Amino acid sequence: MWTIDYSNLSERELEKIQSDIGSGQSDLRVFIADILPRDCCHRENMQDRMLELESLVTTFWGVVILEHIQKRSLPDYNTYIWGGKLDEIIHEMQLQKANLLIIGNILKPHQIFKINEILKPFGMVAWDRVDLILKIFQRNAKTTESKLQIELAAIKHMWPRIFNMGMELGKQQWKGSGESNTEIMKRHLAKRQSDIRKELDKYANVRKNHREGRKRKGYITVGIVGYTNAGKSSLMNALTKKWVLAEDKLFATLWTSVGKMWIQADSQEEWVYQKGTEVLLSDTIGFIRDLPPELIDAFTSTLEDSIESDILFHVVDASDPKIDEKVQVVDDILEQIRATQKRVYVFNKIDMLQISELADLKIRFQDKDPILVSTHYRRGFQEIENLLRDLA
Ligand SMILES: Nc1nc2c(ncn2[C@@H]2O[C@H](COP(=O)(O)OP(=O)(O)OP(=O)(O)O)[C@@H](O)[C@H]2O)c(=O)[nH]1
Ligand SMILES: [Mg+2]
Repeated sequence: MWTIDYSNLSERELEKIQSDIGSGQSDLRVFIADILPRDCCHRENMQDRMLELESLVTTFWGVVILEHIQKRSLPDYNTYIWGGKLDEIIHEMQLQKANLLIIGNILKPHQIFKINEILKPFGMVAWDRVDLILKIFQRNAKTTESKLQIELAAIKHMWPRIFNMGMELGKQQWKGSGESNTEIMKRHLAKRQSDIRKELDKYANVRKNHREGRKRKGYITVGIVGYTNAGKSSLMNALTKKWVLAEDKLFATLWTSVGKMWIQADSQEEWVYQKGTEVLLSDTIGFIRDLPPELIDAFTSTLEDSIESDILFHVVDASDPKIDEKVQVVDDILEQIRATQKRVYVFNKIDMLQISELADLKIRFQDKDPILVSTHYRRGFQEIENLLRDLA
């Protein structure tokens, strides 16, 4: 239950609430707003965008109280959401005691800064889509490397905003230093960025050595990639003895895990001993639409295991109504990160489909020649093994 009265908050109390929201320690009562071009999307697509945004909010343990879709030819230059509508949103948020406004778009730094300035007196905070994804990453990251990668992405994301803050902070100076607060902050962040890069290079080197070691041993390497929540970690677990966290939430995996699978040689004569083949699978972070380049860049070393694998398994949630769009998003990102090796489409969760839906799917995606699997029921695994055996 929301109990704080914001009407008489001091600066310090407000800052505390904002940082609690940032770390997810406060009750999050969220208003989500999605701003679309006037000529954009069918109703269905608009709802899907909202649903994905809702899943992201739920993943962050927030509760969506209100939603709003605005269609405009152009977003407002200053505040992205057009003025009158922003007033209405604030009013609604006050009535419903919402404390966080999430805008499902990627805003310019000065726009998110301006909105936050407007919301501040009401004890509310605004994030854009990237802020939300970063917060989820921050919460889910477990390894030192992924924490560093996220910190780097956050610095890159926040950097342009500091220029806007400069208008406020730049006026103030540390006594006697002759340097403005903005300059001090920029210097500090630049140093931190370079320290993180050095640290991440060490991890990248270790990874590179491991990859070379695997190559020398003649292992076949498979990179498991796909949209978030498609079932990549579940596939990894089912094919190997590895146990990777698989959960019904977005971005459950934020680092790379490597597992080993043994493919028995296919011998016609059972009594002839045939050496099998070891295959190494690497499971990694999932993709999502509108992933900003600074996030992909920060995860380069994690993604390198996939980029440099012999073959890619592009795992797809076959039961997803937005399957076409999501396949395209992942293919586009793979192109962006220059992952050009052979790609096999693995359509997962077929247990969720009726026979007629499955038949329809096969026809629609015949050019991609997908392997149809259910990791829950271990269906389609023979086909995966056959494919890997042919590669050996
Ligand atoms: N019905 C059904 N559900 C599945 C199947 N495979 C995975 N799931 C479910 O899908 C959800 C996501 O699975 P994960 O393996 O965590 O997916 P992921 O692609 O690794 O997700 P991220 O790491 O968050 O990107 C979980 O709730 C799984 O139990 C399947 O074959 N059938
Ligand atoms: Mg996963």
